[in-house]
Amino acid sequence: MDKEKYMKRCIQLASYGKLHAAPNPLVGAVIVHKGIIIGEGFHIQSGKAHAEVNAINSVKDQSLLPESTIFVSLEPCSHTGKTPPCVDLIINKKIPHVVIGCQDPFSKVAGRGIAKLKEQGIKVEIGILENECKELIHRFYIFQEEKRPYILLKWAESADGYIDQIRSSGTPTLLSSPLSSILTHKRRAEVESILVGRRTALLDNPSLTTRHWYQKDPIRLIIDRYLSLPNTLHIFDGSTPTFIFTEVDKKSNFKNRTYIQLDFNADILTQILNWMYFQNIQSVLVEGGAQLHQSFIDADLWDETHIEESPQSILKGVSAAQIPTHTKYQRVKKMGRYYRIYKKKEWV
Ligand code: AOF
Ligand code: ZN
Repeated sequence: MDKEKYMKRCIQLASYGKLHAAPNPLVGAVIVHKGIIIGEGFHIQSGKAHAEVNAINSVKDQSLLPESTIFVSLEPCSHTGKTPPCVDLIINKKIPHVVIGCQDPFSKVAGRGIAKLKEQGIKVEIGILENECKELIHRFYIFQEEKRPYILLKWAESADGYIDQIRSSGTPTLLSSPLSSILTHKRRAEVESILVGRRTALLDNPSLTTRHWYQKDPIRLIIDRYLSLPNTLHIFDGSTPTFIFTEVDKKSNFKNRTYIQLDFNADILTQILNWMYFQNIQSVLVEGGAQLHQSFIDADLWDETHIEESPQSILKGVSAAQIPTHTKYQRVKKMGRYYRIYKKKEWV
């Protein structure tokens, strides 16, 4: 049996859950009977059926299950969460052979699913395309293992390596193009939250929505130490839950707006990431500004960086006095107009 072929199909199926599965992992499952795929499924949305359930339900002739193998990219769950344990369904359906991509890092499962299947005399094989299966759920992995959300940094950079607009000249240089905005909105639709600093919220006045791609807006996270941002900004339109990190102890009277009090004399990144962990927010896209990006890089708190490189040079015609000192930092190897850097990870 070509196990890798079926596991590849599981991975492909799993990826279809990209927009709605979080904070659950992406999982795909395939049921094979005498070399023929008779059932397929993936985890579509958090709170809904798991991949194995969808795959088993898709099998037309259920009497074939006791002679079949189920392939699943992640260890079948053994706990009752929002849905019942998948191992119980596999046992009840008398499926004699389970092939698993990787173990579930979630502490309530973490090997218990595998153990329960084995106890029932089911043949269990683990680690088929293991690295690919871990890669598939890298956001979930980081969240479970490091107890913090998966962090994506995103900025647009001028041809000469600046990421801020030179506003003192009166006409800011626009670094994004209409096409790259669509791509940015796609990236936003794939995360659960977007974080910006006060200066970016004020000067760029972003909406932080996905309107050019798909209407599934992430929650907005804004750092505004003294609550000095005006109510007229797009981020305060009330269209999506918005959390403001501040040192002020204040209750909000606005729809979809919540103030979160932090100690600004201590490390606020850690406080923000801890808060996100306890809110079960699994990913965050940091959209600036330069100081916020720099602090994530300095703390080595990032997993992925998206860089949009503009053909525009920002310094053309700008005097040295107009250049903000904090805007240039860590140059990265150029790979094209829009590129993505993953932090290299060793899976253990
Ligand atoms: C599986 N198959 O397709 C997924 C699994 O709250 P629940 O019931 O949805 O459980 C969520 C947990 O189950 C999640 O944290 C992860 O450990 C596992 N996800 N397991 O067997 C699936 N999505
Ligand atoms: Zn499950």
